[in-house]
Amino acid sequence: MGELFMIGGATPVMMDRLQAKFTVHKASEMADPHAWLAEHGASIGYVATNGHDGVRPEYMAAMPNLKAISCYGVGYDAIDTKAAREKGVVVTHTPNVLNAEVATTAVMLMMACYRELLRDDAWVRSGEWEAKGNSPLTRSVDNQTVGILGLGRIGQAIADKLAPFGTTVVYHSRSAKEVPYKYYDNLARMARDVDCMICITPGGPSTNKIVNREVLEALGPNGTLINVSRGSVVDEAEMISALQDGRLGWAGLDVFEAEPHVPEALRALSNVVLLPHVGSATHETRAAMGALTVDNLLQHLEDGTVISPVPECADM
Ligand code: A2R
Repeated sequence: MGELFMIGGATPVMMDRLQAKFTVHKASEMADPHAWLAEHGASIGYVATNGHDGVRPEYMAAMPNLKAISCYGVGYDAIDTKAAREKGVVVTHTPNVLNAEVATTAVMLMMACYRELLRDDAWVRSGEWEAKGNSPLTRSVDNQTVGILGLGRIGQAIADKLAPFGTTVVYHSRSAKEVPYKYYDNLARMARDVDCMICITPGGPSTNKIVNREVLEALGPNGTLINVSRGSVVDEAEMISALQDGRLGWAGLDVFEAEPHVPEALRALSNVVLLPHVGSATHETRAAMGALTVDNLLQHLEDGTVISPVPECADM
């Protein structure tokens, strides 16, 4: 049996599979997880966590014999992979299995903004339809130019899902890819040229607030911002101010700077659609993510290898 420290939750299916091979110690059931680790940390070989909770540096320091961290989610900016690597700890995540779902969430947010889904739903519920007649016209999702910030696995899935809408896809990332879409090496220039911008980069220092005031103003009063990446990628205060003044048209957001806190000023706006970080949150996709999270741990326990290491640990 291995010894596993679990941060955050796990589904019953995950727990059954893990408990067959590991003694699972749940942080959520400990009065003081740090004190527990100070006493028992040396026995822990494995950690299961998620992209939101990650692994606190003081937790990692308290587990000198840690071998692997398995992250439930593709984003792992809450885990210090450099510190893990230096300790010989391999970090895994769950890429690919959530591409289609997160892409659906991005397209759904774009459509909800363009077609004023929330306003029109409220129009029916409130009785305005009967009292005032038809609701105001909306904008067509067809034939738009959409800029994807971060054309990786999920970005490509978004481009594929937008194809039937006659979308012209363009993109920005640090390097050009071998794809049939126009590449912009400058984010503000891309924002100026598109109708809608969809953010799907990783979080972390290199993307912190790269969607800044200049980019938001380049997107402009007729522009729509969709964020399904990390709240840190967008300067939230600047975005709220631009949406309030009409310098930015609409925003569809699944992620926020200080989740689950969402500023009151943002919640009060009618030109936004807000989701509680549910990009991958369907039964089907979460089951696939859970299976891969567990598979990585079981395989490492069995033969010391993993299925889906983060790029920083790919050669370990
Ligand atoms: O920059 P490149 O050429 O490495 O392209 C990656 C891009 N990217 C960036 N673009 C602009 N500025 C940056 N500082 C920057 N850093 C990375 O983001 C690549 O095109 C894309 C990430 O793609 P993948 O690594 O395939 O990630 P995946 O699976 O699409 O997931 C993206 C993120 C996760 O990290 C979670 O935060 C979120 O979606 O759920």
